[in-house]
Amino acid sequence: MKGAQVQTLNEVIIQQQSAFPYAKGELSRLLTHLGVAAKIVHKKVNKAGLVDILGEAGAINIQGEDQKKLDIFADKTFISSFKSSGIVAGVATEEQDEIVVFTDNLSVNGNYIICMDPLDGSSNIDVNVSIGTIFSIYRRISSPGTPVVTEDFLQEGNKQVAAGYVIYGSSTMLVYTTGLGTTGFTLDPSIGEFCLSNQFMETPKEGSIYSINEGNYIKFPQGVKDYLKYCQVEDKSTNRPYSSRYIGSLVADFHRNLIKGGIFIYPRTSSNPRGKLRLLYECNPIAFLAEQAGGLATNGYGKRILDVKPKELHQRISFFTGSANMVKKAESFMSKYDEKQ
Ligand code: AHM
Ligand code: MG
Repeated sequence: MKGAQVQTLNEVIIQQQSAFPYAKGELSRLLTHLGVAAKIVHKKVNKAGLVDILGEAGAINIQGEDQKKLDIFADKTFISSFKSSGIVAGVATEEQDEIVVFTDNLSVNGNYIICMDPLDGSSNIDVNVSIGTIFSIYRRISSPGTPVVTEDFLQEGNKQVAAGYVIYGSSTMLVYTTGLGTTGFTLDPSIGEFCLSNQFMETPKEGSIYSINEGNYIKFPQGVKDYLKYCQVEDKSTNRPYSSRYIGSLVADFHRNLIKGGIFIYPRTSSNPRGKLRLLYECNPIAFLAEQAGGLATNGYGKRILDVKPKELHQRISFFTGSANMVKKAESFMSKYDEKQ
C-alpha cells in the first residue's frame, strides 16, 4: 500500500456497511466490539510468558480436553464484549457445554448470535506458537425479545452473515468476510489499531503445500493415504513433491495456505471417526473465508461444508480446505473408495 493512507478496521467496516443486507450499522458495531476484544486477548497472549497465565486451569471442556487459563480468559473476554454490545442475543463457544443466553433487556432484543472458538490451537499456547480466535456471526431465527434457543445456533454455514479469525502470530491479524470477499487487517501495536493490510485476499487455485497430522497416517482413510502419496511423488509439471507444513493450529495452518496456496486436511480417523474439528466453531467460519477467497471447503466426500445442516452444537466433521484444484484432486482420491460420510 505504497503511499496510501492507512485505513483502520473501523473505517473499512463503516465503508462496507451500506453493502450489508441488513444495514443498520449493527453488524458494524458488532465487528468493532470483536476487534476490541481481540486486542485485549492479543495483549494477554503477548504477555503470556510473563504472567501467571500459562498452563492448565484444572478444568476439562465439553470435548474432554484440558482447558488452559488463556482459553478461559479469551472465552470470558469475547463473551463479555458481545454481551456489552447489546446486539448479540447469545453465544455458543467450544469451551462451554451449552449456549450462553443473554437475558438483559438490550441483548434479548439482539438480532445476532455468535459461534466461536475463543482460543484455538490450545496445545500451542504454552510453547509460544501461533494460536487464533475463530468466529461466526448469524442472524437469529427465534423472535427478538425472547431468549435464544439452541436451534438459532444449528444453522447451515451458508447462513453466516460474517465470519473470521484473529491470528496471534508474529503479527496479530484479523481476517474476516461479510460475503464481499476476504479482508485482512494487521494490528499496529504502536497505535493499537487493526490496519487494512490484505484487501480482496485470493488464494491461489493451485498450491504446493499440504498440511495434515501425518503422525495419524495409519488411522487415515485409504483415499487420504493415496492422496498423500500423490503429494509426495516427484512430478515437476505439477510442482511435486509438495512441501509438508503443519503447525497444529488451524488458524495458522489455514492462514499460511490461504496466502501461499495449499491444502489443509483433518480427515476422520479410526480414533476420531467423525473427524476432530468442530463444524460450528472451526470449519464453518474457515469454509466461508476459504470460499470468499476463491478456495474450497468440503468434508472430503463431495459435501460442501457450508451446506451441512448441524445436528448438535459440538458436532465434529472431516475437513478438507484450501486451494480449489488441490481440494478437488484430494476428493478425486477419496471418491475411489466406497466410503461415505
Ligand atoms: P483445540 O480446539 O483443542 O485447540 O483443537 C483444535 C486444533 C486445531 O487448531 C488443529 O488444526 C488441530 O486441533 C490439531 O490437532 P492434532 O494435534 O490432532 O493434529
Ligand atoms: Mg479449537
